[in-house]
Amino acid sequence: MKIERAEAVSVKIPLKFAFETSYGRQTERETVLVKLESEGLTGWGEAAVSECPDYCYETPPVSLLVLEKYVFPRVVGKSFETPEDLAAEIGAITGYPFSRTGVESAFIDLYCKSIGEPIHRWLGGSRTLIPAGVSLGIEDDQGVLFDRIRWALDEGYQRIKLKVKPGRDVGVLSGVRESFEDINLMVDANSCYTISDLSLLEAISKFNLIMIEQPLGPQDLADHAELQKRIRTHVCLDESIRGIEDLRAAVALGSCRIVNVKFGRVGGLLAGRELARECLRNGIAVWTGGMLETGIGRAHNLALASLAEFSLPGDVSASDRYWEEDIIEPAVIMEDGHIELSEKPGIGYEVVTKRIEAFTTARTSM
Ligand code: OSB
Ligand code: MG
Repeated sequence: MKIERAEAVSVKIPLKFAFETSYGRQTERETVLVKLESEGLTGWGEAAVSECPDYCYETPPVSLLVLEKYVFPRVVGKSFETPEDLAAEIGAITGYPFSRTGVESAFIDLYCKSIGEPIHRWLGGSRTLIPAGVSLGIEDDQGVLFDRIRWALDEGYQRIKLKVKPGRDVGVLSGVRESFEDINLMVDANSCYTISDLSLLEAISKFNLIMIEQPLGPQDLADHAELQKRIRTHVCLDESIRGIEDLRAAVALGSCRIVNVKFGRVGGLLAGRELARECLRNGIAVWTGGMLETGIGRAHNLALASLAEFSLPGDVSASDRYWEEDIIEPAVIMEDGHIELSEKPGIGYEVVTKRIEAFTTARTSM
């Protein structure tokens, strides 16, 4: 397929609920959407970058620049037979995995539309009902947090992930466990502790958690290994694992037992699938994380979560967890703790371009 035109737009969309992690609190989501055109078809992808260089170093203006200067020139006007061919071409770019993912996933949508197949089938997915979990932000007001937890339980989410940070950890967890004794609970620290917080982390690990996600810094593989030796709770890595090499180092050191696979963080759906397989070969369990994506990124994420390798419920939630109105139709819905995959070609949802227009703050095209 020859890529005739590429466009990237930066969108800023109000979140339904403020979302606070140890990096900060956000009330809007600023992300980058990528559109590719070929033979009368349109493919959509998302570069679900961070608003600030915290979780990752790619931000919307950085991503638009990288796409305009380095990624689009490698693909526009060129023909690629398969997504693997395109991934090989843009894989030559060092870094910027989220930006590359925007283009790779848009091409996968385009390609799957051209062969009339949903992405999850093309990727080799085996399940069509995706177990859904939810990630809840830090709240200073315990009442607000408890309301959110009750909402998530009423909705039927299969496990709840709570964000933690120093001062909002042990106290919060003991309150939560008093009121919600046996719910499936885990925490995500987003790198906010160091190994000198070992006794605090030991205290956190006493709340019967499914896992502790990314307690220490992204580069702290050795300290994560030290921590994993000291606590029974599984350590899960997110920020630390940028690809297979990081995984091998983590396995060699014993840094974790679980990996949160985010396809944007590793440079695409193909790389995400490869990482998941490598994890299983090494006895590491995997699940799909989220990046507060719009429905476009979420649809791709759901396709990845359809692979048999993903054995634990991920951070894949319904549209109404994030938005008053998603930019896709129909909205992603969850029933009985599962999201049902669409069987339509490509991402399986209609993209509502007039909603995107209303949220667009910057754009580039080639
Ligand atoms: O660490 O998993 C994370 C969102 C943005 C950046 C990092 C993370 C998250 C989430 C949200 O936890 C998960 C979701 O999309 O629901
Ligand atoms: Mg995380």
